[in-house]
Amino acid sequence: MAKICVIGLGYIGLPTALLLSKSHNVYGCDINPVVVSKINSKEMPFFEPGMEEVIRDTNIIAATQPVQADVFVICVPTPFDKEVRMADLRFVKQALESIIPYLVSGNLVVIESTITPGSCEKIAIPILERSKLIVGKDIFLSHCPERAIPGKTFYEMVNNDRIVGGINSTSTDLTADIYRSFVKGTIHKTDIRTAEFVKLIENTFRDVNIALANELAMLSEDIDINIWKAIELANKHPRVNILSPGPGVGGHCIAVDPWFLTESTCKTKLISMSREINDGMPSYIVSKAKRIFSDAGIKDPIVTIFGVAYKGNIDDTRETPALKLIKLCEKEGWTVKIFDPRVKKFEYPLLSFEEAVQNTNLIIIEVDHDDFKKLDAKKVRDLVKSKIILDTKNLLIKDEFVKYGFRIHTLGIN
Ligand code: SAJ
Repeated sequence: MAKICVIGLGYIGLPTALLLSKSHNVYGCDINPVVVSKINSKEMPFFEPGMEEVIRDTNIIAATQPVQADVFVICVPTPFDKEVRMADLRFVKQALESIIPYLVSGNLVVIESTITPGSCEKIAIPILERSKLIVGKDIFLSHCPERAIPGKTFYEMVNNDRIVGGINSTSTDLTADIYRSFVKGTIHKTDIRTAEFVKLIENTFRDVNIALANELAMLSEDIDINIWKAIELANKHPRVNILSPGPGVGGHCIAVDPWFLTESTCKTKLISMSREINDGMPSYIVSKAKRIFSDAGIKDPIVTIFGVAYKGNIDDTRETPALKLIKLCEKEGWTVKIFDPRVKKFEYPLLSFEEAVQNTNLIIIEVDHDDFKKLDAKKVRDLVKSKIILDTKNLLIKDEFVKYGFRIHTLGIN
């Protein structure tokens, strides 16, 4: 049983700490005192399926400062600096600096935060060695990137394979032993720089694939193809798996990590272009809405956005493409109303279903929450001003709405 201090108790750090605490003595550290006090009162600081029961039974002690431990696990965010298009490693550096006074010989430091390749060697080691302990000899260091998808975090943290790359084999082996306490998937061992790179290429693979789907959706509208049916058929090929188009890519990972690969090279044209295609989707949706208003002769429209979470069935709005969509609608001079039954806090006011739908000219379905699949066409008809819906996720059962006189426009269908 090791004493483990997890630094950063967010979407990844808290579930990791909770899972580790089933076999180890775990302390949590976060700079946000509200998060700390919620965890100490066994409350969830954010929603994640399955967390409520685990947090109720946990014996984790949270604080705003680290404690002396055998193992330190760094799970702080790595934001993307949009100005310079580079990873902002400020929080990782601060987290490493915060543990220096507590480091003793024999300690293991694991970085889970997403970082650019070479960061452990170039940034983490010089910081840790300010303790006068030598990394690889006195203390050990590895990168074990997280791979869990929000909404299924607990299942994936336990069942997914993991990549562990240490600065030397002792670091790798010590890390694998710690994670084996809760990971049922295979733990694959590699070197530290490859581990950093692998994390980034996983998310980049997904971003490029989504960009392809988005490009094909836009093309399909021009040549009168239903992209959703076409992708479904293409994916019947045993070696094809095209993802789904949509109003853009959000979240703290896929919308961000690919840029970490592009920051020091001009050899990543496909990666940069995919990011740009996905970032351009809100603007494409607005151009579709503009055409809808012009064809229907609607002036000074009211638009209702259904869903501002960055994806379906979660309450997380980080990097949500909805924000860009709302801003672009406002730039057109349209009145925007927002409804999201899952999200509690957002930059714009969140309205009740009735308030949001009342008198609107266009509902834009932005997120594939299950709640929207069950929309009552009659109820919507009784509230709206114009019976028009723009479905960016191909989520609605159209016949039901057509029966009530709606015109449904779908991304990727002309
Ligand atoms: N999206 C599409 N079309 C799709 C799938 C997703 O437009 O077919 C959009 C979503 O709506 C969302 C965005 O992409 O806006 C990202 O969603 P996601 O479900 O693809 O991924 P995340 O960001 O929630 O989690 C990803 C996962 N990475 C991979 O699947 C390779 C997860 O395993 C990582 O742990 C996580 O990033 C992370 O933290 O890096």
